[in-house]
Amino acid sequence: DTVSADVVAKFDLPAYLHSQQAIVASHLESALEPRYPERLFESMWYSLSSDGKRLRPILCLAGCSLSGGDPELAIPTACALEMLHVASLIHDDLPAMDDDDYRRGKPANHKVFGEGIALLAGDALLAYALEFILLNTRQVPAERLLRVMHTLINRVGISGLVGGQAVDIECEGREDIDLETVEFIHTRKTGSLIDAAMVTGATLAGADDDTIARLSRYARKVGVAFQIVDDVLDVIGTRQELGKTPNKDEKSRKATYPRLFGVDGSMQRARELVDSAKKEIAPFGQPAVPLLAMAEFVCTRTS
Ligand code: GRG
Repeated sequence: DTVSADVVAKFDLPAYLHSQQAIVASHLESALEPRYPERLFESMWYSLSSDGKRLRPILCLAGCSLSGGDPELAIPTACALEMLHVASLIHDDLPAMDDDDYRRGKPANHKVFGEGIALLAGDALLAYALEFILLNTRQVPAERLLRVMHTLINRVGISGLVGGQAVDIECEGREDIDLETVEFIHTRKTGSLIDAAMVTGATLAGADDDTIARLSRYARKVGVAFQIVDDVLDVIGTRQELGKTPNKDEKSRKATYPRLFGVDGSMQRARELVDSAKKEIAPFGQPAVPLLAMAEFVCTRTS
């Protein structure tokens, strides 16, 4: 390790996240202009402006900085990652999917705008995210931009979010879910966009293949750990999130780590993954500190 645990422990993560969230918020604010059809626009903005952690945009900016790039280059891609994420959340909450009434402390998109508009808002955000990068990215060679577009398209489609969601749906209510299947779902549903954030941030900065591969492995491990802890927090019920009633659609029967290994076994696995993720980026030294602190936080958060 080239960074001591002490330096990471002393890093002011809340202040860092707060400042990065403010940067992302200000750019998202101007990313989506009111336009016709108004109802569709309102539905897109309702979810995009809602109160999320902005984890994926922040990781994209961090990946760019760590690779020696000006994070300004990555702002449009960072915004696009949040649009893609929000699109997936809107669709995920639909009655045909997870059937959730609340998201980010507010009524779910389909509860406010109806299922048809919610479905279309997700579609429109998906398309707009990609267009947004092409229209707004400055000073990045076209070849890098093509790679970025490919990474995002790949991590959303059948090899990414959508594929993970499809397997998740197929597993609903089944009793014979194995570890391989749970990990398949986690690496795609949660890992794909976290991976895309790191890889696109680094790509925009012109990072070499080894850097991109390290950041990608870091992201995949942190992504799975993040989902494991998320599921543990659901089980132990320390979270007081609006609408998080586990019995509504039998969420306890979902394919999760705690279901296979219990709370302690799951937290042990999350800890292993986080430690291993930190090892991937430790060689970058001081510039890796925010990412090391974020990885650590995945395992220690309580809500
Ligand atoms: C239309 C792009 C698109 C996809 C359709 C519905 C679907 C396919 C995929 C669902 C993917 C999904 C909902 C994954 C869950 C990922 C996850 C961990 C969400 C919670 O992320 P946080 O904690 O949430 O970062 P906030 O609200 O803070 O952003």
